[in-house]
Formats: sequence, structure tokens, C-alpha cells
Amino acid sequence: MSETNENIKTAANAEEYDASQIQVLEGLEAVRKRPGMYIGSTSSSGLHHLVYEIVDNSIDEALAGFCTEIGVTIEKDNIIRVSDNGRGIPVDIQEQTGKSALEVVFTVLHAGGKFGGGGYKVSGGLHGVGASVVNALSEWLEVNVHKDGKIYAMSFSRGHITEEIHVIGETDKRGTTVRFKPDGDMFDDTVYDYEILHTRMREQAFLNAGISITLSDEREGMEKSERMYYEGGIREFVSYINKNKTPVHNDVIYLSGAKDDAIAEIAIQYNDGYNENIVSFANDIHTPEGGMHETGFKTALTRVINAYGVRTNVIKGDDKVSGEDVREGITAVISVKLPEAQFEGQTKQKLGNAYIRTLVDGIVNDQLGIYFEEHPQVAKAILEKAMMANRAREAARKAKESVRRKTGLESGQMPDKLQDCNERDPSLCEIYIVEGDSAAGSAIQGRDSRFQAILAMWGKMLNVEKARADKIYGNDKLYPLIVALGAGIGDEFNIEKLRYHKIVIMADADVDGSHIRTLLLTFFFRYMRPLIENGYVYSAVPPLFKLTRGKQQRVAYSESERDRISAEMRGGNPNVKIDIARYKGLGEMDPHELWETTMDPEKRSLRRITLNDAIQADQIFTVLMGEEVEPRREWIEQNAKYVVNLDI
Ligand code: TTJ
Repeated sequence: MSETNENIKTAANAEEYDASQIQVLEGLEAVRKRPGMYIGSTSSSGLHHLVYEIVDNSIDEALAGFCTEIGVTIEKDNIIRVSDNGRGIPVDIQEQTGKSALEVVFTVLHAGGKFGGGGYKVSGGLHGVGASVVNALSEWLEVNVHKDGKIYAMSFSRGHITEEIHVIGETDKRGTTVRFKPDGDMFDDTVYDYEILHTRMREQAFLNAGISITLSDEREGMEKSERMYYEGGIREFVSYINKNKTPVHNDVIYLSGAKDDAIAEIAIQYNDGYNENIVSFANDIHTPEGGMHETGFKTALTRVINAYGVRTNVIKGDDKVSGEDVREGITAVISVKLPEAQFEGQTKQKLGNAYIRTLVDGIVNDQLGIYFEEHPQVAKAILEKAMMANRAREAARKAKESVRRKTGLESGQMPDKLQDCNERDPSLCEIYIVEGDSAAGSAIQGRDSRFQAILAMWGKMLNVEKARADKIYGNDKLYPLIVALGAGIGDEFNIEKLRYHKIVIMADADVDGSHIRTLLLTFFFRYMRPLIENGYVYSAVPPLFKLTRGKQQRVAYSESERDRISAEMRGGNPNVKIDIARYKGLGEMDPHELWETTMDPEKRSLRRITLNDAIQADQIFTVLMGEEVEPRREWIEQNAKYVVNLDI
């Protein structure tokens, strides 16, 4: 039966076919017609967003002070179960709708945990489309409410009621449990990724101190469970981000305040690295595009550090340190909670409420200043780091200037090592960064010069994880790459100036190749992160094996493909001899072979480098490329079993 008929059938059976019924039907119909409007997409991120929408209601209940434990479980068959020990969704009849509050929560758009009770609501943000959207996009959904000694139950299918609210038993517990199965007609893939949920649940536990979230996986062979509970809240979030890094001061600095109906918390700890790592949230929603909370923080941080430097005579005259200087090596988490948060920017992940800038600026200005007076050693360490950054930045500027003069950077003169392509539209252009001159030679001859550029990368590249910015411009391997890509680095990076929209790392499938690939990815992640965020960075996939039978030759890109092709070439005849050779490097292939197997867009495959979680990536690069040896050894020991072809 088509959905439309079902709607009419349901309405016809209802006692009264009233406006609220029409509102419900139209609302859920709209969600199923354009799910992307409500959950962003129907890909993996949309599928996982369903869980967040439900969990946010329990978080709201916890923030209201009535829930201490939240459970999130991936059951067999990728069914999701979320439960909490809160007051339980109200089940009494609402006057304006004549329906139970429970029914309204799951059938009316944008209804849900915002009724009744004071306190903050993380699901109040733009993303808080509420449980009714999850219901509309679920093949089925059932809810149990333990409340006032009874267990109330209701069921739905694709948003339509299949079981009206009814009592199924008695209980001495309280709380709400929701189970749902995402609708396979709506989602490309309905298999949940434990790690994606784990990252978000851990973030929620950090952002809401004292809330316990237990994530479990009950699927065959994937059974696991982890309880996340951080009394220290965002202080522990900063310590988590800084693990495997060397802190410049022991204690995490914690500042907080409130004004009218908004609260702000800031946690700060500097490490001895050179990267700036500020992670901000509004109503628990990550705001990677920053916004008013970050602006207020950055402005006040620079002001307070300079003021302290001048007051202690460390900073003389007008040689102030800049915002960039004071943020070198900083790890900070900013979390604000406010009603009616306005999200702006390209991806609606920038906080727009202007009064929050004043709130955060005031908190940092007053409280960090006091903290520095009470902890002069910490203040001194932070100030010294900023001064060193200032001197290094000055050195970097001079290095850039001298390199500019030497190589005519401004003139747009391309480096000698670049064999450019003829096309000028970046969206059509590819640049292959090739390890080794001989492979680069084959790539230059084998390529399609209309749209493929080649940049030879020779010898060991600088490990930027251990180097300050002034070493980047002066580096003879990175500098040609920066000029060839044309978009600058760090704060000056401008993706609009990028000359190629496919940046392909082509290195040997051996340890050296993996090392140069990892060095390049570290550089892109630290100094050109939007390249990865926009999906412009790829790893070439050269063949691993050449199979020969007489004049017939074929290539294989994996051991399993080698075995399959070898069997095909035998044609079921075990006496046939197939010569199987493993490619030792790209340099072994002649230009035509390299084109056919690795560069021809019609035949090649490329592995796109993606960034699922910037915090995790930051930690991996710190461990793999940073100064500390012990964490690297541990990581390799723990992950060696996964390493087929190590790629970050
Ligand atoms: C709201 O204020 C009045 C008393 O009940 C409060 C409430 O709704 N609490 C509440 C809702 N606790 N948990 C939820 C909830 C939990 C899940 C898993 C899913 C949904 C949609 C709501």
C-alpha cells in the first residue's frame, strides 16, 4: 500500500480528523520527502545524526538535573537503543492537541524535550529537529516510559502510530527508553560505525561534566562497551587532546561565567608544539567555523597576555605579541550554552549571537588576568612561549622575504621541479607529487600534460611536526610544493587560490613511500588543512604485482586480486606457469605502464584522504611524527596488526 493511502486510512480511523492530524501527516511527509533538510544528508553522517537527536533529549534531562545515566546501544541488525534514568517523557494529555505529550514528542516536528522544566537544552540548537524526525525516518520505533510506577509503551512505523499509548506493566524505576531501526528506504547504508558514535558520545560526556554515557555494541563479533564519565568536564577534554604532547604548564586553566540566560566555559593548556588547537561548541554543537565565542576568546587572550607582559616589564615599548604568537602551542576548549543559538557560515557551524563575544571576552579578561597574578610561573611560561613565537614569526617573515627575492615568489614563477599542465581551470587540474626522480621522469613522460602536472619530491622531507613555521618557508622541499599549489600556508592559506583540485601523492608501496606520504599528510594537516577537509588530497594506488603468461600481462593491486587474476590466467589448468613479480617501486614502471596502471583517470583508482575527526587526527600526527618516542612505540604496538598499507 502506498504511503498516501496509508495516511488517509490512519486519518479515517481517527476519532476526529483535525488540524493537528493534518499538521502531523504533512510534517512527517515533508521529512520523508526531503530528509536532508532535517538531518543534513542520508549518508553516514545523517544515519548517525539520528542517534544524536535522540541522545540530546536525555542530555537535556541530565542538564536539568534529573538524569545521571544514559545508555546508547547498537543492537544486532543495527537497531539503536537509547535509555536514560530521567523523569520519563510526560504521558499526560496536552490540552492544545488532545494527545499525550509522549505522542506529541514523536509525531510533531520540533516538539520534544523543550517542554516544561527550566535549564539548558542542547537539543535546542539549529540541529535540534527532535525525535519526530527520527521517528519519520525509522522503519519502526518504540518507546517505553517508566513513570509513576507504570511502564507506558507506544510504537510507530515511519512516523505513523502502530500502537497507541498503553500500559504494559508496573515498575519501581523511572526513565525513558527508545529503540528504532533506521529506514533502509531512506539511507544509503544503515550500518552503524561504533567509532563515529564513540567520538561524539565522548565529546558529549566531556561537554557535560558529571553525565555518564555508556556506549555498547551488541553486534556479532563486535561486542564492546565503554562508559564515559568526566567530572572535570572540558578540563579533561583539554587533557585528552593534549595527551602525548608535552604541556608547558601542569594545570589546565579553567574559566567560566554566566550572563542572563547564557553560560560559558573555557579550558586552556599550552603544549610545547607549534600548532593552535582551539575547539569550540555552542549547545554541544561543534563550531569548526568559530564565531562570537572564539572571537571573544582570542581578543581577550591576546590583550591579557600583552597586558601581563607590559606589567611585568617583559614586553617593552610597543613590541607587542600578536594573536598568532599567543596561540602557538595552545589547546583550548570553549563551550557556551544559550537559548536560540544562531548558527551561520558556509556549513552553519559558526556562532552568530553577538552578545556571546562580550560574555566570553569579559570572562577571559577578568579571570585569566587574575589567574596570571596568582600563578606567575604559568604566566611566565606562556608569555615566554609567545615571545619566542614572535621572534620565530619574524624569522619566518625574513625567510619568506629572502626566498621571495631568490625565487621571485610574487612573480608567480613556478619552481624548476614542477612540470606544469596546460589547463588553467583548477577544478580540472591534477598535480602528482612523485617520490624520486626516476618515477617522476616516467610520470612526466606518461602523463596527460593537458591536465596533469608533476612535482618531483626527492629525498627525505622536513617533518613539520617538529619544526616551527620559519623552517617551512626556507625548506628546499616544501617551498616548491607551496609555490606550485599557490594557496599559501597556515593563516594565509586561501583555497580560492589553489591551482589544482586533485593533489595526488604517488609514492612507493614500501616503508619509505609510507614515510614520505605521512610527512606530506602531516604538512597538509598542519599547514593546509582545508585541502583535506575539502577532499582534494589523494593517495595514488600503484599496482603491487605483475602477472605474466607468455605475451599476456596483467597487474594486481592487492594479494587477493593477485590470486584471483592468477587463477583466471590459468584458466583452470594447474600446469600453466604464471610468472608473478612484485613491483619494488614506481621507478620500475616505464611511462606507458605508469600511465595505464596508476594515472589514467579511466583506469586508475585513487584513495581520497578524509578527516573524520580532527582531534583524533591531531593525536595520531602528534604520536607518529612528534618528539615523544614512547607514545609512538605504544601506538605502533597497538596498531601494527591493522597495518596493511599504513596510511593516515
Ligand atoms: C521534560 O520536562 C518535564 C518532565 O519530563 C522531561 C522530559 O521530557 N524528560 C526526558 C525526555 N527524559 N528523557 C527524555 C527522552 C529520552 C529519550 C531517549 C528520547 C526522547 C525523545 C526523550
